[in-house]
Amino acid sequence: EAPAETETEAPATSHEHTRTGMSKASLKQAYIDNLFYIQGRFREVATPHDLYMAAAFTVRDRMLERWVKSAQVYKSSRARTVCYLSAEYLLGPHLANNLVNLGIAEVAQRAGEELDLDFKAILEEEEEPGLGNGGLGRLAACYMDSLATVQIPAIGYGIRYEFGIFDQIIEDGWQVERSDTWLRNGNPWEIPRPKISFPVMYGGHTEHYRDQAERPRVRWIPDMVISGVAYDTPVLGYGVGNVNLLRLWKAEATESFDFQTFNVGDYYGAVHAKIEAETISKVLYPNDDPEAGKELRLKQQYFFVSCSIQDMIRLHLNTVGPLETFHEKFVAQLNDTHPAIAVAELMRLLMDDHAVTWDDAWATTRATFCYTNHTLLPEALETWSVALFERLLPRHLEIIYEINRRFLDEVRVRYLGDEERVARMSLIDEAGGRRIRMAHLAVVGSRAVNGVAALHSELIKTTLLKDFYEMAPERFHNVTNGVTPRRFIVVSNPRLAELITEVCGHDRWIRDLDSLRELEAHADDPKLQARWREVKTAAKRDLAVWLKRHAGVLLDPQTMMFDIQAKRLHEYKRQHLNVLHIIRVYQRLKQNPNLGMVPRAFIFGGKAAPGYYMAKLMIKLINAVAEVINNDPQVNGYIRVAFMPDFNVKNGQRLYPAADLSEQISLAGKEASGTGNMKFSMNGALTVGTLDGANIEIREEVGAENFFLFGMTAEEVRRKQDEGYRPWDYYHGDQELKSDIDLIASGLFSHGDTNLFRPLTEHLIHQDPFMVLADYRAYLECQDRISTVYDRPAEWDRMSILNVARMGKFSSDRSIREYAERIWSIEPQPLGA
Ligand code: AZC
Repeated sequence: EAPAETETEAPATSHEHTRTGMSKASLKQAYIDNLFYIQGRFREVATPHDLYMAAAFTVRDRMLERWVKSAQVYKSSRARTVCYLSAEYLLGPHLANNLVNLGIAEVAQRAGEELDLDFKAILEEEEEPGLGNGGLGRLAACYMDSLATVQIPAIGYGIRYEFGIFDQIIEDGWQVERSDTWLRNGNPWEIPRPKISFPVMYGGHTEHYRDQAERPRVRWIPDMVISGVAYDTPVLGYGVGNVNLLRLWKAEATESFDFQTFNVGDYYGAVHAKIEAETISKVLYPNDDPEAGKELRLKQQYFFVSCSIQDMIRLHLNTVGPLETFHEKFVAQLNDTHPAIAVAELMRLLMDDHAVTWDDAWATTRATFCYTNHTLLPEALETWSVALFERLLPRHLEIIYEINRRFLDEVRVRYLGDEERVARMSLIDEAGGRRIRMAHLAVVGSRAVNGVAALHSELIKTTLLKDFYEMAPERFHNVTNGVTPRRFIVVSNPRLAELITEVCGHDRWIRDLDSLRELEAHADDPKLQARWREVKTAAKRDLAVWLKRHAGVLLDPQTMMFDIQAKRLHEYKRQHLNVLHIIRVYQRLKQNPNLGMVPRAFIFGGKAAPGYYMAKLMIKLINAVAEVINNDPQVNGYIRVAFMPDFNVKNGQRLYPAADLSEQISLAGKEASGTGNMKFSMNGALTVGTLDGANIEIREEVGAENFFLFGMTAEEVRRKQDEGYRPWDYYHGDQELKSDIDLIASGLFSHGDTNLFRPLTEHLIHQDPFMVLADYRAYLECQDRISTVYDRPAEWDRMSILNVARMGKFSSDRSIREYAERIWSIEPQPLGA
């Protein structure tokens, strides 16, 4: 083990030392070595990318030693292991995070300075792996960080998409998508494992036969076989020696398949097979896409699930032994229904490949899986047509039918004569074209089900999965989401981290976020408040510089409140409610230019699914309103609007530290949890929010007096919907609301074009499915209160300090501990740093 020595000027001597030493001298030596031996460059001709790669390899070397050791310990102790199955991992840049988790961020920076390197520029050079859409994918990444930090043996399984979430550029106010080519310059963080590869089959038919022992067996004769190859990325915990594994699968043509075609002289056919195979891990599907449900997506899901389960079985047979104990070695968490086919796949592998009986296979399967639900939105609930399944996964369809037959028998026995209930609970939706309900498969095949915030978990029990809850209430849980304070405070807001450490007198808070409570005692200290404000203003200045460059908007960090809404564009998240408020302020200012209001910068960021027309129109609207306001000298001293292009993890890290106000304004009952809400609040933003998702718990923690609440409750929303919601009445009943909507319709923001935004305004007036109009008045009143408080800095700063001080609950370390104790029954395996 390399000593975590304190800085020494002694030159790095031995080979081992340069590879693993943590001193400034070793880091410098290692950096130069890597630049030379891996990049083949000397300083004078190195490109910025070469400089980054050398840094990445220098850091990676220091993780590998810990990685190998973790693997050895986990193997010899036969540690119980969590497998997190997720179609998405929104990882964000690795370099800065790994420096922090290794505990060498400062010494590396000094080493860099002595080598005359621009440390910031090197960090900026990294292209982030955007292998996720939004909250669900980022949650998986936070959980990987926390699993390692709380020292739980874990493997994250997923897909190594060649193209992640598209890059967003804004042209003429519209979103334009560009393909994300994150692998273009190579990925220094992954290690390809060509020897770890599994066949994945599609199509064909099944054959039922009797084996030598006369047992009934099934053989699947596919018409396509591809292979999945492992690409491994080490995930190091903060301040510990534990390194877990993120194993992402890349699809390739199987060699034998390839050659077979080649041998009969069909060269082009062989090449075609190769292309078809590789298509499977080519591109991440943007969610919220109304046209989702594509065949390729089901192929992707099955692809990574099959590789992962085969890998788990291989690991188990290599280390522990008999398959009867598989569920003692592994617990597998299904991140939403995307990997739910795993239930049928484990059954298939156990029965068809390993001759396990149905009853034993089922007992093992149900003891292995747990399922996390992330949404109640009906359009986001996955179903697949039976016809598609029959074509692509015929054996799995048989298994699902059998699971369903046995399950529905249980339901019938339990609820005599209640055939309606049977139909509701069936894995097959028989209404209008038969479809497989993946959520039902996930529930029936799991031993635990959880939602991602208290309200959401309640709603699961009372609405989406009510029948299942009634049948087995003990299997339903809540685990409120969390985010990692390493990335979202230490890496993205170093000034704040430093100030907190100074005030608390320790940096233990980084892995014990509850200890931020120690800040409470200082919340009224004017000296701390002044420094708190300085830190915020400095972050706002950084963001302003960036937005000037990349959005062409000039914001004043000194005088303006930074009011930020950053998240995927979606009607339920109600970015248009925010816009209506901006238009109201604009109109007020036009009527009375001497209003003397608190200056505000309204900042947005977020991508819209390429096929989601209304969300794209909302982006256009924001930019159109920005154009008018930012160019109107009557108002632009008071308000400005900016749309940050290409909101991703890297750009998010610029936003969270700079926010005074965090917009969390979804219609109550629709946002399962939200995690951006936590990131903002951890960085000292105050929240304006509805009683939705984790907002409720954030408010509980920070105190109602430190949270700006508005709007209907989920219960009120439900009642209003039952009564028959009529947005038209709100439109006509509120002069200001009407005039704000009419202003959009008038063409003021569209160079006189009265058609452009009509789909949006008409939809609001006539349908308004997310009740923007019903919450409009309450939102405006709340925003006025916010301006009043912002005008009293001591009060605002106090609230801001208390928000940070009370965010301990929202560390993903807490979430992971809850999963470990209540759902996974798994113990930490501590390894020293
Ligand atoms: C999101 C939820 O919308 C969000 O409220 C939650 O915080 C997050 O998951 C993590 O639990 N859901 C998704 O991102 N869903 C998909 C399919 O991407």
